[in-house]
Amino acid sequence: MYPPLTQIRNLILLLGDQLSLPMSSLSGADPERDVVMMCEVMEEATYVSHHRMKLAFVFSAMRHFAEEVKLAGFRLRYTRLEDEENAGSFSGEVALAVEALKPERLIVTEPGEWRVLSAMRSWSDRFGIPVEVRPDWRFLCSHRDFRAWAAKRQGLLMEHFYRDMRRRTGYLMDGPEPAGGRWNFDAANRKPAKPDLLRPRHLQFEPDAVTAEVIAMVERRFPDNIGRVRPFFYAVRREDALKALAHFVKEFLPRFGETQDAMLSGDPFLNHSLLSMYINIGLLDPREVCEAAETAFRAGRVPVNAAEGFIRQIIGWREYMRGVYWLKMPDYAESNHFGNTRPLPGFFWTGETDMNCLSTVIGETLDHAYAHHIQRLMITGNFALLAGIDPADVHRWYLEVYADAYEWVEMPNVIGMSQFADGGVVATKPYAASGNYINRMSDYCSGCRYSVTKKTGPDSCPFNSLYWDFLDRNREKLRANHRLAQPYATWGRMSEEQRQTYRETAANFLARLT
Ligand code: FAD
Ligand code: DLZ
Ligand code: SF4
Repeated sequence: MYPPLTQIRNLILLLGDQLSLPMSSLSGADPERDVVMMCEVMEEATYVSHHRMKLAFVFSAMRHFAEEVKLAGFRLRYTRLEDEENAGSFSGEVALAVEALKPERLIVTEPGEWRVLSAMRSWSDRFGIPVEVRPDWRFLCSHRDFRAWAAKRQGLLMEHFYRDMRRRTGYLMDGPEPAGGRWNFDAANRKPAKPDLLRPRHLQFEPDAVTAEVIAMVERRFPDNIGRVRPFFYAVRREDALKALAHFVKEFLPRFGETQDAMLSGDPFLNHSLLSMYINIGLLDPREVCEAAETAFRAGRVPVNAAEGFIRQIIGWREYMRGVYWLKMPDYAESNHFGNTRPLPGFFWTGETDMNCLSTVIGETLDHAYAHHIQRLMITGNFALLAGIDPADVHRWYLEVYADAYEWVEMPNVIGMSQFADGGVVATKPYAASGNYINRMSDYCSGCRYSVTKKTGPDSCPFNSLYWDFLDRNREKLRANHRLAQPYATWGRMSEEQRQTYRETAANFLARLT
């Protein structure tokens, strides 16, 4: 199967979220002299207790991609999770491959997690061969460029980074000017959504035999992990992910902007793309996704606010989050600006709570390993922030439950944007909101046992008292933030009796929570 041992030049390791043929590790690979390896390993499957649909998605996509690697002419060493000889970890699998194949060198594209990079740094000494870790050129901004951008600034404002990226990529640019005359059309993107029976449906893909086998394996090997694994309808091959992209651009992108912040019961996907899991795992390239949106805009099929809003998420937020992660790790993982210690309540794993917004979003998360941005930020994230949950717990939960979750993107979104645990590196103020915001942007409150208009007392929406309690509790850390001047002024105008009622309502709720 392999050429004589002495002839193997490079052993090329492809990780489970590196499922692209144009990967930097494969650049210059010689099918005659190099061997590619991929491995399903328990260490990756258990370093957090992943949602079962995420596991099925990753393993099925890996197995499908393995076929593409072979079709491209490469010799592939693929270890399945249940293979008897499976060493259980990347390091163990590389050790076995090095011993069996005696390559001159190991090549890998840099991983998306600090944990894995740390392990790789020991490999050269351990295996006695050079280990070449190449940059991941799927990203549009290199580590060096991000560091250079950050070094020039006091604060790392995403909007400034994003404008640089627009200029650099040329996306939605008319010469030196932004298309439509503005950099950011968010003001047009804050509408609530109404039930719409005519809204098109997102493409669903029938599991093939490979996916069916993986689903059965996940059910067998991970019976206690959370989440449903059926019905499984995500794309697991590039060919299908491309169909999902085309379908999104045609059917949903035109209205992406206007409902971007909306939440609606029974409609978990609205006009969102559901593409993050495909982009992050390597089935789609972020450039081709942006180019598809730009082409539709130039052809007059998509308004500028939608195209801009969508492209900003990818060349702005996505690249920015990755930049922050690598700039700030490893200390970033320990960030806990408010010193929060409360454990995450059990209902995060079951959805069983009488708060309708949380039970809806967590329930949809358990069903699909998906929630859209505002659900993640303003429902589950907002609740954890207001309730003073330990940010490390919150981070672990997000890493477990979403099919698109890898630390490089999940951690800055959770620790930074959502929990403000980094003290304001990512966000200029905490994304904290009372029930009023949730009521404005969703239809959740009409089906809730709590009253969103009641401010205090046992039937009041818990977000209302928790919001004021959060501001009060963290006054020392937040009062200098000028973006919070207005709520602190409102708090200051309340009578001491009213403030005390808020505190007591919050304390009663939190006591029941633990
Ligand atoms: P759309 O709404 O269709 O957006 C288009 C694309 O923009 C997404 O596919 C994604 O690639 C990109 N994008 C949008 N917002 C962000 C963002 N804030 N950071 C990075 N990329 C973004 N995204 C992940 O990919 N993995 C995560 O683990 C993750 N964890 C998150 C945790 C929290 C607390 C929050 C607030 C956000 C998180 N996000 C994460 C960002 C965002 O919520 C998801 O990218 C988005 O919901 C994915 O759904 P979609 O593909 O339908 O996105
Ligand atoms: C997420 C994941 C899982 C569940 N399993 C594997 C695996 O068995 N083999 C693999 O190569 N990758 C897996 N992954 C993705 C890795 O966790 C990911 O590549 C690293 O965290 C680096 O981002
Ligand atoms: Fe959520 Fe409060 Fe609305 Fe209930 S009333 S759905 S708890 S915001």
